[in-house]
Amino acid sequence: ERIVVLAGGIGGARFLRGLKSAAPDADITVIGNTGDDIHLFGLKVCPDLDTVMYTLGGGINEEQGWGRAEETFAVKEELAAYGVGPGWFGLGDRDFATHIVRTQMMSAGYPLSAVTEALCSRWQPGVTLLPMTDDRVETHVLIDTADLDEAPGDGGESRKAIHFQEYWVRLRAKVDAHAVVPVGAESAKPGPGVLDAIAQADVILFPPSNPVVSVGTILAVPGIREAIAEAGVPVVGLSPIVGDAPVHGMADKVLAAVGVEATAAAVAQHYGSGLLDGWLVDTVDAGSTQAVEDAGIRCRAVPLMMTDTEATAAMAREALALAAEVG
Ligand code: GDP
Ligand code: FO1
Ligand code: CA
Repeated sequence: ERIVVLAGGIGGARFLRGLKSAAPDADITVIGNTGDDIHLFGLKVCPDLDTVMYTLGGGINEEQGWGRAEETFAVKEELAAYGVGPGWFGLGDRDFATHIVRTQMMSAGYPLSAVTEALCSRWQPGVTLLPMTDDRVETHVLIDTADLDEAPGDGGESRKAIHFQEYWVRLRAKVDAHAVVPVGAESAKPGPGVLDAIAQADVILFPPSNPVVSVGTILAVPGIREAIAEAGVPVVGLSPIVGDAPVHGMADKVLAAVGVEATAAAVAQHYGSGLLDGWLVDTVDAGSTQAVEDAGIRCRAVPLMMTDTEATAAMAREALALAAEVG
């Protein structure tokens, strides 16, 4: 069976671990979000691709959910001693090596897709990991300058766009987001193999990843949403919102920016019946299954907490069972 999964970082990676356990013989292709990518210290950092690669390859910091296990921070300390920032983004020594290899290969002319394949030849994630695009896309968040304690710009602008990582990591999404813009997406092309994987899929899954800055960014690459809608195979998603709040993180802040309530049902309706055939909500949200079904999307309430691989594998089995039912 050929399964295509649109993945962000932690939520996507943890779900994939369960999916691999639930469907050990499946041919799994992951289309990874690259909108979170950032250039730091002259290096290209791809948080979501790396989170998937490290999680499935056994190198992830399990407690944190991102970055390397058994990490050290000598380089970070030395950069700080030189007064070279940003200090708010924590890159560890082991992780730095990944970014050095990636940047070196890209400087030599290799596209991100080829670099990702090369990095995966070490990590052996057991899935085909494809960046959504080889083109540069950077998610920016529009905020009020007043929230940064900054004076308005020369033109009197009271709002400014900052990089997603600055919003998420430095500001911890504590200030209001007025818009989320995947800069460059409109002219980006799907990466090599992306449209073929979608066209050849037997089932397409949206893991419990951030609907705006993870799955939403992937869908913003022209051609990807259309290919999924036209693939003619079941498309099933799992809610990252449980009991009217994200299980982890601040997804509610970016959902508000796009005018979507932080509920499992609202997220399903945001994707819409033109894209989704099935949707899983947590058992605590069983009361909202009817609203999702009324929107034309088959819906089931099952446990959606990824507490361990077995619980996550059970979620993946439920998603595949729902796909079989709607297919
Ligand atoms: P990121 O790129 O690291 O932010 O990760 P993703 O976009 O892939 O996933 C983030 C989302 O995963 C968050 O909105 C969380 O609510 C969701 N999430 C994390 N753990 C769980 C879980 O155990 N169950 C569910 N249903 N969602 C989860
Ligand atoms: N998240 C943080 O909250 N703080 C960090 O210092 C941080 C560093 C970091 C380094 C490499 C990497 O791959 C991921 C890192 N993350 C960090 C996680 C990550 O940037 C975000 O959680 C996701 O991009 C949000 O979707
Ligand atoms: Ca992310």
